Amino acid sequence: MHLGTTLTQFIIEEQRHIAGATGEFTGLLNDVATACKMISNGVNHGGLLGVLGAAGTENVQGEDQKKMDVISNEIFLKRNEWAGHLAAMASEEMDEVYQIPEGNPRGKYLLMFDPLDGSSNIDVNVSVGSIFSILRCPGNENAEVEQSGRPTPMEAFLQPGVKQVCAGYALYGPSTMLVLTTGRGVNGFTLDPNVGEFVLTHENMTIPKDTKEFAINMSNYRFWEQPVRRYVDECLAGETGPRGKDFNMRWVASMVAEVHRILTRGGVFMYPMDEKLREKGGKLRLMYEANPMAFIIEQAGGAATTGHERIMELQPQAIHQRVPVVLGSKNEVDVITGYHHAQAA
Ligand code: AHM
Ligand code: MG
Repeated sequence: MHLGTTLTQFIIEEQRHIAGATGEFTGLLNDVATACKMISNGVNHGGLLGVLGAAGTENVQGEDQKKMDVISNEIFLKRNEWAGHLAAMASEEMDEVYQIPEGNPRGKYLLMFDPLDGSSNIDVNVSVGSIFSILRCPGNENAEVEQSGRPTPMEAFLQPGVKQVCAGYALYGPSTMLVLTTGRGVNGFTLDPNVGEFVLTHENMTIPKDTKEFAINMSNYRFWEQPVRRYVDECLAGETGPRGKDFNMRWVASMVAEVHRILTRGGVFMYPMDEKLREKGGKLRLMYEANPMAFIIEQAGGAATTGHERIMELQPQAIHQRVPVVLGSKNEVDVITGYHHAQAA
């Protein structure tokens, strides 16, 4: 594919390689991309549109919602509920499964999303993003347009990450980018704001196997488990320590920005289990944060585990389930996973 290819053109080409895909998949991704462009517009205007600050509400997970969290969620819902591509949606910002409104056609895909990830960064004008994951709806696989009025149960979403048809993120940074995989590598598109199109700029993104850069919220050090402390201690020990090299550290507190950096120049990202998070199961959400990012990272030649298991093989128990996350350059993730196994042995 040549640089200069638009996202729409790219998706049409991709669809030809997806078994059983009809024009629905192209239509769905176009709607997701439009939602991301609209969120990008809101994020870029920031204070001018009065969309910064708290909404004064909490989401299902008891977290304070920003105005832009609520607006971005609405945008995702409205852009994706009308066309007949979806059987249902699920979002970080909604307790229950979102059913396609009555009277609208239904389709064979399920869409899960975190409409504005890293939103604690929005008021300070630091990069944020949207993350999405697409599954087939069991039972609806072959229905071009499912017309029945029955609601889609939550269980339909509880498929391991290896079942994802597509995963992607939009990064609202100095430029807006959309990065996605359909299981045939990872490609990155940059929004040309003058034309209003995402254009292929990062073809076949791959992650170097080795790295000297790690990302973790160090303020949680005292709550971590021993294998994570061991790993970070060894990184900090640098050239004269057991790893024999100096490491650099980054923490943006926006998972999309961290994953994008890793796709661009390698590195590892960790939000591991810690004592404060034990009851919740971790910090990041499996279905619309860890799984889509794991799919992208693996497709780019990296690895993604909980420290113990491959993320994409976990059998989800709930749509808002949380998991520990270790992802990035393959050899480095293997070291960290090895330390977890050594401790468990
Ligand atoms: P959010 O979905 O509520 O924005 O939380 C997820 C974000 C990730 O993007 C980021 O890696 C992490 O939370 C940062 O957490 P912390 O503030 O504990 O460093
Ligand atoms: Mg999030």
